[in-house]
Amino acid sequence: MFTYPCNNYCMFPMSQMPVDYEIDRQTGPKIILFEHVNFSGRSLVVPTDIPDLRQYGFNDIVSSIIVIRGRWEIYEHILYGGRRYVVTANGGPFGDGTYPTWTSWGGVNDQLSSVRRR
Ligand SMILES: [Ca+2]
Repeated sequence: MFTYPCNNYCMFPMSQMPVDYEIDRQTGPKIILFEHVNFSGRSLVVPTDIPDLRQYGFNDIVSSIIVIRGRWEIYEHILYGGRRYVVTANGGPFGDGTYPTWTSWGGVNDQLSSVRRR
């Protein structure tokens, strides 16, 4: 069973936090951004497009990602600008949507500013 770290606080209500990885994969697109590598630090559960991560206090801090469902584009700058990376629920080094460091999506540490489902 995969459990989600949410060490310090979650930006979304706990009721929206996925509790069961497999069940949640059936319920809709979702991506989780983490402040630190290996899914630690603050986390932000993202069910929809966010053109500016500053509004959630998550600009330029993301160091690891879990893609629960779908294909997502993540961007260096706000409003889907700058370098673009693609992460998917069956991508990453383990083929399961987990991206434990920025190198696993080919990016740079602490340089994500917008995300959208595509
Ligand atoms: Ca970070």
